[in-house]
Amino acid sequence: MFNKIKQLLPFFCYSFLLSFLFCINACNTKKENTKAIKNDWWKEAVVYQIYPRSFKDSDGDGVGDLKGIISKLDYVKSLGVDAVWLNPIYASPNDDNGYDISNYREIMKDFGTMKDFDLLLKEMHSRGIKLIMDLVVNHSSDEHEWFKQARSSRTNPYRNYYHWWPVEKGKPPYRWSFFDVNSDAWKFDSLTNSYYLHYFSRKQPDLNWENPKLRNEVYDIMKYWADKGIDGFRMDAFQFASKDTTWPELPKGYEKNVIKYYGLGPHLHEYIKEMNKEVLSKYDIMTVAEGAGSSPNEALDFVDPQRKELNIAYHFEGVDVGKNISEFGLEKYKAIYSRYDSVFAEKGWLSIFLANHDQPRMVNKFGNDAPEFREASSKMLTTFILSMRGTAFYYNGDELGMTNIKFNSITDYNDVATKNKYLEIQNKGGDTTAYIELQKLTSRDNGRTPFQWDTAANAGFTTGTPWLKVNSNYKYINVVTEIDDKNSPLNYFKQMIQLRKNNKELFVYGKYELIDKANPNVFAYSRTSAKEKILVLLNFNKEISRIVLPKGYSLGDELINNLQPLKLQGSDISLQPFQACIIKLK
Ligand code: TEU
Repeated sequence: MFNKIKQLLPFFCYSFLLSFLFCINACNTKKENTKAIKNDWWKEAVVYQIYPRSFKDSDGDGVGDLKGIISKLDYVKSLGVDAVWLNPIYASPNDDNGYDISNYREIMKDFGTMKDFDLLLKEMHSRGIKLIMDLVVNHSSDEHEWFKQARSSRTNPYRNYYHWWPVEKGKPPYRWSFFDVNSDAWKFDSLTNSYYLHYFSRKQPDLNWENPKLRNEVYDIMKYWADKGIDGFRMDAFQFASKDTTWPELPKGYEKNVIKYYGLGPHLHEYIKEMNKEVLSKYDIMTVAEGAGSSPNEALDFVDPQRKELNIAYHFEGVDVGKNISEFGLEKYKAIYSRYDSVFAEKGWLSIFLANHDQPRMVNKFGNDAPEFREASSKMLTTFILSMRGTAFYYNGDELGMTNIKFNSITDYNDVATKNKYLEIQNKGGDTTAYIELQKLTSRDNGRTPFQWDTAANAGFTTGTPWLKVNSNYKYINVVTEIDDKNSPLNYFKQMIQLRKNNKELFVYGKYELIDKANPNVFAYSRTSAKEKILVLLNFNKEISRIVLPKGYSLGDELINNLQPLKLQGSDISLQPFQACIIKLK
C-alpha cells in the first residue's frame, strides 16, 4: 500500500501543480474579462455637433436657425448618431457667435423662438436623439443685464458678479486675453473708473465664480434647461472659472501655458462638486468637460466617478498639434492617445474628436484635401474617431469630407479671434500676409462655412446671402451627391457608425493597445473585448506605408476597408495612401 502511494506521488504532485496553474490562469482570464468601467448611454453615444449658424437657414436671412435644424432631423437620424451637441443658441449680440450670452433663458433672435426650441427638443426626442446644450458661464456678454448693472456703479448689487480693478490701485497685473486686440484681458471702463476682466473678447466679461450668488444664478440657469428635458451640458471654458483674486504677478511669457496659469484655479473642483450636488445629481443628464486640464491626470480628476464632478473629459491635446499632423509627427500623436488611454483604463471617460467649431476641417489638419486624397483621408479619420475607446464627437460637415475655405482676404473672415489678431499684427507693423496664409490652415472660420446640402445656389443652405461664404466645392461635396454614391465619405460614416453600434463591447469599451509605436506613418492598434479582438490599421501618410504585424497575429475577416484590397504578404502589410482597415483577429 505504502509502495503504491510512493509510486503515485509524482503523479499527484504533477496534477496538483497543473490544477494550480489552471486556477491562476482562470483567475487572470476572469480579471481580464471583468470590465472596470460600467456601461452608460453617453459612453456609447456618437455625438454629432451642429453649428446652428451654418447648418440650415429656414427663412432666407442667411443665418442658420432652429426651424432649419428641425427640417433636417431626418437627415441627422439617418446618420445613425445618438445625440446632438448644439453650439450656443441663447440671446447674444454675436461678438463671438453666441459665446457671448446676453440672456441665458432666451433664444437668439437669428435662431428663432423658445417655441421653436421646445419643438426641436420634442422632435429630437421622438426620433431617439438626445440633446446636449452648450453652457457658457465663465463669462457673459457685456450686454447681459448683470453686466449693465455691475458697470453702472461700484456699489451696485451686481458689481461682484464680475472682476473689477479700481484705477486708484494703479494698473492691474497683466493678464493675457485670447481675443483682445492688444492681448490685454483688463479693459478700462470710464463709467466707474475701473478695469474689468475678460479672458476672451472685450464683450465677454468674466463672471466672478468666487461669489456664491453668481454660482447660484448659474445653477438656476442649469435647472431651467434641465427641467425642459435636455440631456446634457458641454461646459464651455469651465476650467477658467475659478480665479486667484489676489491677482499675483505672473512670470514673463506665461501666456504660452494658459491652462497652467489660468486654468484649474484655486476653488475650481470645489465649485464643480457644488454644481454636481446642487444640479447634476438631481437630473439624468451628462456633462462634457471642455479643455479638461493639461495632462491626463488633471483631466481624470474632473471625471473620476468617485469624485462626483463631471462625466466626459474633452481634452485638447489631440487637436493641439499646430498647423497639421505631418508637421507634428505621428509618433508623438500616437503617444498622446496611448498616454490618455492608460490613465483612463480603469475609471473616468474620454471623448474622441478631431474637429469642432474652434478648429479647421479635420481633412486639412489630419488628412489631405488634395483631390486624390480627400475622400480616402476623410474616411480614414472617420475610422479613427469611431474605433477608439471614448465617446465619439463628430463635427457637422466632416461626414461629407468638407474642407477649409482658405479665404485670401481678411474682409471675408467673421471670427473675432482671426480678425482681432490681424488688427494686432497690423497695429504692430507685423506681416499680415504671412498671417493670412497661416489662417488658411488654422482659422476657426474654415470649419464654420455653411453646410453643403445640394448643388443649388449656396449649397442649399440659404435662399438669401449666407453670413459666411459657402465653399465653392459644394458642387461635388454635398449630401445629395454623396447619398447616391455608395463609396462616398457620407456612406462610409454611416457604415462605420453601424459597425461600432453592433459591436459596442469591442468598439466602445474594448481594451486599446498600440501596435508598432515607432511607425512614423501608420497608427495601428488592437481593441479587445471578453470575446473578440480586432486590429485597426490607419495610414496617416500620402505615401504607401508598411507595417509588420507582431508575432502571433492571425488575421480573420475584414470588417471595413476604405480602399480595397488590403495588400499583405504574411505579416507584412502595405497600406495605400490614407488607407484604413479593421480586421478581426483569430
Ligand atoms: O473655447 C474655449 C477655449 O479654451 C479656446 O481656447 C479655444 O480653444 C479658442 O477659441 C481657439 O481659438 C470655447 C468655445 O469653444 C469657443 O468657441 C469660444 O470662443 C470660447 O470658449 C469663448 O467662449
